[in-house]
Amino acid sequence: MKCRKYFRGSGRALAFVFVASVIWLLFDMAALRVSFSEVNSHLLKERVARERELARQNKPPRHARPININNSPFRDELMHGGDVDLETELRLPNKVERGAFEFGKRKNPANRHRKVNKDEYYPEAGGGDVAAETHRNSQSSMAKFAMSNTKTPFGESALINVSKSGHGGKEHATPTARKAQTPQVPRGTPDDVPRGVPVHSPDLRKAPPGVREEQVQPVPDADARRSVSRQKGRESRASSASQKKAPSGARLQTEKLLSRDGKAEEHVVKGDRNDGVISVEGPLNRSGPSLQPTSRPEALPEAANDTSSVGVHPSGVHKVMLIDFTQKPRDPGAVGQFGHPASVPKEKEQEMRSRWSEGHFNVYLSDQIPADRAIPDTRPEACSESMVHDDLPSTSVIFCFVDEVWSTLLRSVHSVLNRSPPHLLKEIILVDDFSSKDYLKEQLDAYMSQFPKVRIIRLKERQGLIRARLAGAAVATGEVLTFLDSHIECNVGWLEPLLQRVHMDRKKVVCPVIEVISDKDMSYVLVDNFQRGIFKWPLIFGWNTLSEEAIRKDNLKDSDPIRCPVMAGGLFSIERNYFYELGTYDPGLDVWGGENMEISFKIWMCGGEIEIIPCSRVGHIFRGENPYSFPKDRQKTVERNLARVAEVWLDEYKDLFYGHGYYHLLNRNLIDIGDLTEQKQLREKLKCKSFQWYLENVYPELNAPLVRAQGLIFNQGTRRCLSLEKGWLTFETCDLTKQRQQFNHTWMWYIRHRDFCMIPSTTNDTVVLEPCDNTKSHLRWLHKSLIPNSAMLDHFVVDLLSGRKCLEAKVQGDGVHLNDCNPSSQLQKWQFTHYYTS
Ligand code: UD2
Ligand code: MN
Repeated sequence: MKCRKYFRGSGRALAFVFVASVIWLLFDMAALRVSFSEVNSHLLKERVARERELARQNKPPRHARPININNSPFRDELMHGGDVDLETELRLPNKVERGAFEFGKRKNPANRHRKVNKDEYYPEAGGGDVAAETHRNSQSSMAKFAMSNTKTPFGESALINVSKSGHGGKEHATPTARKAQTPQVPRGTPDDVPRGVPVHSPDLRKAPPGVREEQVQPVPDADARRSVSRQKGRESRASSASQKKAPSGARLQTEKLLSRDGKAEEHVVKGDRNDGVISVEGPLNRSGPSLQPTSRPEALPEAANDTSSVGVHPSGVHKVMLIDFTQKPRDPGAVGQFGHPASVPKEKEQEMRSRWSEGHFNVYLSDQIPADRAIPDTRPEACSESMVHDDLPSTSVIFCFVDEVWSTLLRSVHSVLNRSPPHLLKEIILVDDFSSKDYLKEQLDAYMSQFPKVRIIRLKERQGLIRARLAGAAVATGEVLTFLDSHIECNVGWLEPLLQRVHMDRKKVVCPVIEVISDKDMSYVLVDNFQRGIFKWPLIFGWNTLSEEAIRKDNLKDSDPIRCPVMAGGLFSIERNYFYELGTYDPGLDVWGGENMEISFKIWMCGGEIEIIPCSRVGHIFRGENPYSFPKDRQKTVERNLARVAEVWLDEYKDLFYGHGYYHLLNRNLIDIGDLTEQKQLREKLKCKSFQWYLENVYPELNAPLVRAQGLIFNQGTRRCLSLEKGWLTFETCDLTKQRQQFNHTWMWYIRHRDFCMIPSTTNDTVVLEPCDNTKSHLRWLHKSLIPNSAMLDHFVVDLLSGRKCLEAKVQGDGVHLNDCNPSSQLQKWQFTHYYTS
């Protein structure tokens, strides 16, 4: 028995020794593996740090943004006095570029717009005419683009950089509302291309001083967290909607977040009620003063423990991921690397010139630049600390293109593939709007077949970007649609801040900051802070920097979302179902132009919001000219689109549109703007608010007087005021309280009393009153107009078939008649009480 016990004891010891040595062996092996991977990741981090440091050394220049020459700034000679100073306020392209918009020959009636039948264009959705090709190659994957051994939870190798200080973003750190400079509008010619400058500045090749330590961002286990926090997301979205009117203000909340080593760390989390992006101030030091917010001191948490409120989630958030995959290590010496300006060697200048028209930018240089070049992280500094939810919706990215340059198309696609969190990028849909270039056919198919997420849709007839986008949207499966132009480069961290806002409120339609990729040297140029999209009459899109006062009033930081009266048009994310709820775009809009106005008015007036998200940045090549042909006259296409928008959305304010040089669009014998019944019904159905509401609540800064002038009309010769008594025009002692003395000078240059307009008789020189009709050009009384000349500014001049006449008071003061114009006649001089056009 004793012996057995002893034996049992020693057996146990032996077994223990055996097990211990096996464990020891396992540990040893693991340690060996870890040290290998440490070496690898160390090398990787060093390389990344080196790359970033190189980029940092050469911060991109900051630029006022060039105008988006979206809409035709056509000016009729009649337009004079009181019209906005378009050159300075809107920073329009110079006159040479404007020439492209100038009023040309009248439309050939045979060329008029054909009525659009949706099914004819979208047979996939309702017919059978769109050939959709889907490339799904399971062999290829993002892994091909992996340059590191860092594993993402998505099973793909990814390089994830977190840099606390955004490169080049320092300039953004102070919320200066720098006055916009005179626009540097690309002129669309190769002549301004800098020449003789080395492609890379020599210092780029030097070893970077003081390489910064790079950190690896903990990537959340998306799938695991998704299901847990999905419900929370919904709750918070609901609460977002109910709190929309709440004053904007940061909130303070302590929150446990996983630190890099997996330990829970307490952070001070700041979030806005309206601010989907949460920024983390850093580990919380309970004993220190760090409980005080470092900025926005007035925004202390009125509901610090209310975890259901927008922007504060006790769990399920992570820092915006800075993903930047590359296929192979980047060559710091490559042309245009880091978004640096490139130049054309002397012997290549001719080639550069001859290729310019392929894209109306420096196509030669573009072809030299790597498809996955690095660009500087231009986000405001706070963005690298922004927190977003783990359960963001996925997106389909839609690129429409027609005859896009190969290298820019590829860089656009790669920038999305390489810089988007894979789990959020459902697919990339390339909509080929009937391009004519051969390389955009099989060659493109073959290239894109490497990427299972890329699908190509080919339209069998040129549809224009509006209907091409609709074709892309019709096949998209992501929860959010993200539209992009086909000559862009998405910057690091571009996607999550956009999706975060949509996630917080599905009626938010969000745009990245559109930065400039120079058409001449292909450099990446950051734009000023606090810019928003606006328009001036006649619906001309432009950029405008928020006033210091507005920034102060809302206590805006440079990383805060900016409410935007109109979007530029090309780059935005919208929840897919919401896009359809809004009735998408008006499919009757042709080819190019005006659709940004249409969707912007629709969004705002029908319950949504448009924002620019400074933490999301995308570069875009602004071109001086469209590099593709217009099936019909370009200018007429844009004008017609705008007239559709004006008719559906502007209510009584459409007079301002027509009255700023678009009078001719009122003549429906000359222009057929198509049927608007559906669009008007949609507006009714959606119970959209009035344009006046939009002006008062979204864009109060816009000068939008409904008439040119108003009040009494004083005649200098009689020293009395015009009056309408019992249907007769006569004169009375001026009296502001008398309704019968109240007149308007309308945007159509009509003299109006209530609904009646003064009409010169065609048979004799009398003047009668008739119901107003905006389409009658012979009713126009020019007043305060340089036409016919400055000596007759106070006259009412009318051009009749019989010749030019002026309105004159009868000498007896008992009525008016027409007479030959006489600049010195006091009886022909008139003054309104109020003029709204200076
Ligand atoms: C701006 C917008 C653009 C669009 C346009 C019209 C930005 C950065 N860009 O002018 O997206 O809203 O205003 O209002 O805000 N395309 C087609 N079919 C066509 C014409 C164009 O697919 O018939 C494609 C084109 O290849 C490009 C995109 O549509 O990818 C936009 O055209 P653009 O780049 O010529 O427009 P852009 O940037 O001058
Ligand atoms: Mn574009």
